[in-house]
Amino acid sequence: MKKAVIFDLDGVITDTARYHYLAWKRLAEGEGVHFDEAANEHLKGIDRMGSLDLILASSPRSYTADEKLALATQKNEHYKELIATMSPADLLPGAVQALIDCRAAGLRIGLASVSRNAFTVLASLGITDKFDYVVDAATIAQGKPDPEIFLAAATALGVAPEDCFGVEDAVAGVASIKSAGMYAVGVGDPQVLRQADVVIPSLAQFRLADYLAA
Ligand code: G16
Ligand code: MG
Repeated sequence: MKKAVIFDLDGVITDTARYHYLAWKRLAEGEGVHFDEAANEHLKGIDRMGSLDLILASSPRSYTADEKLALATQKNEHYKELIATMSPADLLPGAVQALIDCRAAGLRIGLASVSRNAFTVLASLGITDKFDYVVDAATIAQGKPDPEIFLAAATALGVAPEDCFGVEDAVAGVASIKSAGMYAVGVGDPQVLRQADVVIPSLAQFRLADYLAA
């Protein structure tokens, strides 16, 4: 039986992906780089500097480390403006019920988001107290698809990786869960999340009993 569940935040519990997209799009276009929803798909679950590198790879010019830092800061300031109005109304369907079900089943509950804004977003959504442990992204050296963030959550929860399952919407995130040695519940399109053990369209279809004995 599984003893812990580790959730991703963006795209699973709330749709901040839209705000990341808008903020990256403004930055990319300012640098003369074409950026659309398809390009944004590749950034999901990728940390801030990693995302910036992917965008600037299509730029005709090169950038110094200082210039990159300034651009990342500029994007984050815009992103923070966009998320400032978030509230519990921004919780995705089924998210709170999934957390309630996991708690009722006696699972330890973790959050593994590479977003440095995760604590702010959780507070705005009013669900901080629903987690036993939230990984501080600033302490993670290797972002997704590296397993580090899911392993860090499991360690802090005191549960072996094989007794955990992860819930993710991004290809890089599912890869992170699988290389951590955990069962992966994908949220989204099964054609995209091919590495997941099971894929559901949203947390409204979260069926805990199916994952506990997996
Ligand atoms: C999320 C998003 C990514 C974003 C990353 C870093 O990852 O999916 O698109 O680049 O956070 O966010 P920030 O710039 O706020 O630190 P995750 O792991 O929550 O899916
Ligand atoms: Mg995500």
